[in-house]
Amino acid sequence: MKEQMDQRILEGARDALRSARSVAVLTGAGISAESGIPTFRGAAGLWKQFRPEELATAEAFAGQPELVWEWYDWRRSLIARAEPNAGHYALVELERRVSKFTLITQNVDGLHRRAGSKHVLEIHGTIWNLRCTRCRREWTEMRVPLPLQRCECGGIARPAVVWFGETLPARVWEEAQGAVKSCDVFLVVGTSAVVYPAAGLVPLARSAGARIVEVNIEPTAYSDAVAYALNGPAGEVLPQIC
Ligand code: BJW
Ligand code: ZN
Repeated sequence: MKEQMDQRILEGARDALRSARSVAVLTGAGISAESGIPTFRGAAGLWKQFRPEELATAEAFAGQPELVWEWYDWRRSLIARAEPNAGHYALVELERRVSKFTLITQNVDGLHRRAGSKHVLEIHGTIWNLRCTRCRREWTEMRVPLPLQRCECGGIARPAVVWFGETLPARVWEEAQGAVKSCDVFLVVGTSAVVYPAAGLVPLARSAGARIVEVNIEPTAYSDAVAYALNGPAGEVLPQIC
């Protein structure tokens, strides 16, 4: 019975994507989990004894730059060794078939671009860029491992990502909202949808009349409110619906 229902939801989601002219996608850490990159929340989110909320802030970096840097350096090393998975590649395929496609990602790992996705909005920045905390100069730095860096002005470099309490890059965020307001189908993949303002894109899509498809291994606060909630790993579910 449950399998029959799952099959119906799968087919419904597939049909919705097939007939859509405009698709917006929001991805979170869950889509990279099958590439071996830990998610933020749940048991896998712990690094040493710290939660992401204790490390991903400007205050934490100002107080303990070496500690926060070590966390990012560890993640950069994991990401450098990781490969995009079937979920990332399914979204590349979907982009080829849909006339208007926007991939909004909260992830800083760059795996969507490495897989071949073209129209990607990295709303939380990228772990491969550093920014000077003094003069704000930004540059790309791919070396791993990498000790704490200084800018040529002498300022300490931080990862060019968006921490708690910081605003998202304005143009990128505006474009993301525009894409969500005008899409027929909004596909939400591998995010707990608890971090704002990204989580607010789900109610925004709903109020704009989009059909929402969610792919996650766990129910989220939005699962009951979406048109199709697909329960399973992104690397298995996305190739079946995209
Ligand atoms: C699978 C799977 C598989 C596993 N297949 N699925 C409004 C209301 C309440 C609070 C706020 C609000 N507005 C602002 C706030 C404060 C704050 C916030 O949201 N706090 C919440 C915790 C309550 N937001 C901010 O501060 C934001 N800035 C802002 O709003 O600016 C305006 C402002 C400025 C000043 C003052 C006030 C307002 C900025 C948020 C920045 C978030 N940054 C981070 C770090 C980025 C850099 C880095 O990577 O280190 O972004 S935190 C972290 O969480 C990271 C992620 O992108 C983000 C979201 O996490 P995500 O991707 O959802 O991961 P998980 O782990 O939570 O979930 C994984 C999911 O995958 C789970 O559901 C699994 O089940 C699933 N899964 N395997 C499919 N194989
Ligand atoms: Zn500088």
